Amino acid sequence: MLRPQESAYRDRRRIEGLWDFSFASPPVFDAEMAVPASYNDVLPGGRDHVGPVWYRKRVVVPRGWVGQRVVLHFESATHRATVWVDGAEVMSHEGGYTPFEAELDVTAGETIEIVVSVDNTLTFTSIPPGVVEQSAAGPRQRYWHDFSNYAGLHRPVWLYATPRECITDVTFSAAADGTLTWDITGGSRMILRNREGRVVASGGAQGTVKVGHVHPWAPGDGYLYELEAQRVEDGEVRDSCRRTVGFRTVTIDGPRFLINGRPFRFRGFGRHEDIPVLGRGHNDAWMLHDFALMDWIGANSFRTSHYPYSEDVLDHADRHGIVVIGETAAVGLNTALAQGTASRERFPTYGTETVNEATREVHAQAIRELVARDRHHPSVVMWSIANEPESETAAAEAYFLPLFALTRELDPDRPVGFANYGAATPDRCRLSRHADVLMLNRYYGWYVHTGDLAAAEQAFEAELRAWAATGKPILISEYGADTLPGLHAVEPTPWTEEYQSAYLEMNHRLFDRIPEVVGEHVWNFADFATTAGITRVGGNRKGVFTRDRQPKAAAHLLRRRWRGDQGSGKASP
Ligand code: GCB
Repeated sequence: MLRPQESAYRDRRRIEGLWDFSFASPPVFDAEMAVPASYNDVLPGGRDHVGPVWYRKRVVVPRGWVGQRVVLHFESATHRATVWVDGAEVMSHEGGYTPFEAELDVTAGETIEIVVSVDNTLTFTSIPPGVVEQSAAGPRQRYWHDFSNYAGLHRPVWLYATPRECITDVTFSAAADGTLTWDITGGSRMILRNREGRVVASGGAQGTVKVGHVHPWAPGDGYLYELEAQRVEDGEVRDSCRRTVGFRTVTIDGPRFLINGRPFRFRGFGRHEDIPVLGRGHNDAWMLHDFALMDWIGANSFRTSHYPYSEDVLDHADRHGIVVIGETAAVGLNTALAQGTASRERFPTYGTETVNEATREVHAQAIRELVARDRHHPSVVMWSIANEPESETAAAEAYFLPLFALTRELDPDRPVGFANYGAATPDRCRLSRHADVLMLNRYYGWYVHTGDLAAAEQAFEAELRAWAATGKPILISEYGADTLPGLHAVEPTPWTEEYQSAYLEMNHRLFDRIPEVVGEHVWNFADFATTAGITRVGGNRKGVFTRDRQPKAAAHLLRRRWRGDQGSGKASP
């Protein structure tokens, strides 16, 4: 699927601003809601709402679009949606973080009414999974992941026009040696231009060329070419659209993670799309600010924990040479990890009534849509197909094996992994042997050996050495400590700023002793909203920045480590 875009042959309108809104079903449209935004924190009643909400908007199909193909495109609707235009159902979509669209049967110049129901319910056949329980206050959503179940229209909605006969897809792969292989559906000509606009290659609807003197995309050097696809009929161009191209190659060589043949060391964060009031709603100003802070601190990479992020984020990473690990929304496939809900009924994770074959098909579709959307981003160097699943059982292996195979079949060019959780140690985990990179989420000194950093260091070292013996690269995909800004102590104790710094220093000492460790992603870039619970004080406070993006003391420590020059110059890639 192509992103809506403008060209001499295409036009688009962003349907943003205020939409009519209703919590009630059937809808009464007695409120308004901003798009894009999560609805949860905007209006009272949003935070604990379970079930569908309704959006409505009337828009004019521009008169100039006469004779064109008109498409309605949603960049996401969390977690599922059904869409009607003038009372007729036009599409529905499962999964909260990938785009979907439908061609409309409308007349240029007329006003159409778009109604969308967006449902945030999590079940054992959704990704992520959850269950709805009845309480005195009504239905309550329960799930096994540690962030707010933000929902709604988080990203732009577009109405766009193309010629009736048009290009419908452009796919390619581009390696660091300049090899470009492409396939244009519905088009006939490919033109590749460098950043200066000079044509460096061209060809037909499909093909392979080798671009001479290629300038590869690399960490810290977001050099992009532009691929123009054209549809030519009777010698005339009838449609044209573009994708950016970064030439780069990712390989795993024993315990080394190589980008363009050079060892890459990940420095950065697990993050969330999470900002005050807007929740998971995309906002360009916050996005730029977050990237500026990552640059300030010297981060060269991040993981899209725990779901695919807005494509604007990936475009920015492409342009600036930031390395990304793309993750599906398969988080909480582990009912032992009941954040704040441990006292309630315990479900087996995998079973006919819980995570089962139907769940796996929804998960597989989430992987297909993630890879289809993001495989053209050079910034994305690896797929994480799940976060902290139960991975130490035979049932886990049976569930995941086909998903590893599917991901590799869809994209043979990127390594595949998943974020492993603390109880799935080297002797117990049954999935790590299927991963190309070991991604470890570890909290020695926080959830275990709390407050005892010496014991934590010893225990963590023993575990890391056992993982290192497998010969695979190790990325510490999470390590962190909750910290209340402004809380201080001479003797570092948990929750103080001193403890967060001492905790990070201990981890870094250890990572630097183990050559198989190829990177460190601190949990988390910033504090973020979670469900209420006795281990959460106004959300998860493991941020290096507060939720409004002020640095805690640890931010300065990381900046010294990652910029390697006391913070005065540019980080090396
Ligand atoms: C984890 C999870 C992450 C949590 C974090 C924590 O392992 O992957 O989603 O927020 O731990 O802070 O407990």
